[in-house]
Amino acid sequence: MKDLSTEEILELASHFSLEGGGVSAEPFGNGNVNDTFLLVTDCGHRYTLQRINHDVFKDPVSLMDNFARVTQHLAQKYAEGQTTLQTLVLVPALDGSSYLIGEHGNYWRVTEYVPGGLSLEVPESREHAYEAGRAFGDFQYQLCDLPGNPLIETIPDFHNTESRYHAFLRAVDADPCQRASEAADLISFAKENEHLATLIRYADFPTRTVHNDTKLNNVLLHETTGTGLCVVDLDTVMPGCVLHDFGDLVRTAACSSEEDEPDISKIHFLPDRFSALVEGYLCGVQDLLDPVEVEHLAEAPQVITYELALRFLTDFLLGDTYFKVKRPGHNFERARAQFQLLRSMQEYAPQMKSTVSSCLTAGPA
Ligand code: GN1
Ligand code: MG
Repeated sequence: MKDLSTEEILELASHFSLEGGGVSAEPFGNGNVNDTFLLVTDCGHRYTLQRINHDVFKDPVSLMDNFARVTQHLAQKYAEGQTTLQTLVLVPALDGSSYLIGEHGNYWRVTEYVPGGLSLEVPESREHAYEAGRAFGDFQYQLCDLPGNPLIETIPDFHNTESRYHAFLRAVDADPCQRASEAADLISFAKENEHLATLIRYADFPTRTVHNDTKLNNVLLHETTGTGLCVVDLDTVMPGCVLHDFGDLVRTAACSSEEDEPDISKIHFLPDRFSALVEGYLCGVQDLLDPVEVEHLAEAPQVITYELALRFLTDFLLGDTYFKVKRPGHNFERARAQFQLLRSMQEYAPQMKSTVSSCLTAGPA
């Protein structure tokens, strides 16, 4: 998407019901898909302004309908005292709509900025991991009685690992950028682990409303107390499987480094963070889970780590068209880092299983 000047962004922002007029708009956060700006007005009010990537999200209108339903439901739960987690608050456009269509058919939205929140790339403590687990568990629990029809699938087959594997094989065969030889070791490792592509299939688990993008940096933790404050990045909230949420949180919060760490000797699984995540998640999710879901908690992180590695590798092979890249080879480094994390998780697999069992036996913290 074309880069916009600050003036153009502020002009767009002026079509929303803001307190004051926009004076600055700086790029914000670490999203790999949408463009996010921190918007400040002349009376000091802060907002988050986002351009929805409609190459990725093909139906932004339905996406925004999901967004409005989810945030209204969570706000009601908060008001009733059923959760301590805040939710994002949409700021309407001047015409009352939840979004604005700008030039080139881009969709924009504004939410209130959430003050006092930390967004971490790597966990700083066991307590942070516990709170992140509790927050995403609570998020799933609060949404189990979302009224009305199921949410629209904003990206169909999003966590269909098997179809991600087939897309990867097609990319290897096509090799449009002649990058497959450079990635030969990663391609072999991906093929050796093909069994992970079918370990968790949607059809074998209850369909629930889940987040689907539970990276650690998508939950804000209170900057002084460290407690869960607000779950953010709601574009992929849709029907799915709880295990992908739990797995993706472990992928990012029980790892020693960021997901694109170029030095693989620094990447390893952190078992103490994992046990904190299990404890926190089981506390937040209360009695929601069926036995079949609980039985797969220990394996889910491997599956999702594998899936992300496949997605990064596929994007590398296809010429970096999906994820934003900051440097040449960025997707290659991401894929290599995820495969390294997967190797480390595989060494800890028996311990992960016993951690889940002992957390279940110990009961609520
Ligand atoms: C993307 O944009 P961001 O960082 O919130 C991606 C996730 C990946 C993540 C990896 C819609 O999320 O699935 O896990 O990058 N979102 C989409 O960093 O594809
Ligand atoms: Mg996201």
